[in-house]
Amino acid sequence: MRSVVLVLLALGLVQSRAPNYDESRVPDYELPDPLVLMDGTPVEDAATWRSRRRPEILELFEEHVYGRTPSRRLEARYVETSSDESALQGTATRKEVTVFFTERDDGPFMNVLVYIPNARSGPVPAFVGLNFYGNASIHPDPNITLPTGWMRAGDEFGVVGNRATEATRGVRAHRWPVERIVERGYALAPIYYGDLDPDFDDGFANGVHPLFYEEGQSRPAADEWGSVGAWAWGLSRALDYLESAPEIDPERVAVMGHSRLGKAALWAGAQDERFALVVSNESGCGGAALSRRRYGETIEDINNGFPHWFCTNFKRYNGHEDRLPVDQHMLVALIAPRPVYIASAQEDRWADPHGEFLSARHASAVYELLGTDGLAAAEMPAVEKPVSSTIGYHMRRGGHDVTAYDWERFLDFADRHLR
Ligand code: GTR
Repeated sequence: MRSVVLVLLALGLVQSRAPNYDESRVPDYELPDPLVLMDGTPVEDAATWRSRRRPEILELFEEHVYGRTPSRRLEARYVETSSDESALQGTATRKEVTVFFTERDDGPFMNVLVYIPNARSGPVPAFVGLNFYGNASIHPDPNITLPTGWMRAGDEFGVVGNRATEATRGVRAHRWPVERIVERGYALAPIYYGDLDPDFDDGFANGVHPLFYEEGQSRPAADEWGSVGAWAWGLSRALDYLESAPEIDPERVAVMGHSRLGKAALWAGAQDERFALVVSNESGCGGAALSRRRYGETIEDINNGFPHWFCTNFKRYNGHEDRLPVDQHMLVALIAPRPVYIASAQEDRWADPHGEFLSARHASAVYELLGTDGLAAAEMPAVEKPVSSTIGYHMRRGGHDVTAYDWERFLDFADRHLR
């Protein structure tokens, strides 16, 4: 029997380890202290955080986790492809803008859909966020352009042969309560994540990575960006565009993402300080959850399941979380002192709700050093009892999804911090 298991293991046919969902089996661990420099010097003031520790932590995440994002600026072109001032029963203006990253029209490019509330007296705050099934999936409006590139298979979402079809329209409408967001005075700018990098392991031949290859390079180096990095980069490029849109207040743009796209939202918010607020919804491993807890999805699971998401160096930490010079509370800390909201769902154990809460908890010291109230909760709050401080947190009932409950809390949080 044992030899059969060994053979199957060698063939990769059985999972070597079932996920741990037992709090008592979380290993003892010691988190790196966000307020101690790598050379052991304590960080005692905001200036030292800003000039030394923050850049150091950012560099560690680049080197070991997400990979470096290229700093070279591309000359993007913005082409408005549609505009309707009477969208959503006259309450909103809907625009579509193609952001071309080069002088070539055949791509790569991304389509930004923008809904702007018509009831406005000046530039409005906005949410920008990536979606899984294309901009047309977020609302049944037949005028939204369908993406033509690769899309994850999903019969129930109308994806046929890895392409969107008319049947993908509105399939994710429940995750994007557009009417409600507009009614509460926010613009919304969704983007299809596949425009930036199709989500499969193709050796980085497609998507935006090749735009940055040096002569002779055919894939990112071990410390260069993977797909999460490319998605986060795209969020910053969307913000570049929004800065040029007169209806939007560029100082009040929030970035929001769910699950793998929540990882991208956090990484975008950590790197790009123009984002005024960050929302992570159930981002889990490689997002808000502490890796050292090894509860639910582990680094090894995620690198095996999605070898293209992180940088190659991250694979060194498969089974060796303790060797990482960072943990995910330090990603949250990079956003300080800007407001960040971390949302979990009770049944979403794969994303480790408690580990997401603990990241918020352990980032709080940095927020406090920078003069904010940090996270106003020492213990995990009861289900659907949101914590509202500069770090916000809730755990809603139910599973892995984005619901109306989640959005109401994000909007409440944005009202508190962006109004
Ligand atoms: C899962 C993955 C999670 C999360 C999720 C999603 O399969 O293990 O880390 O990213 O996908 O994005 O929905």
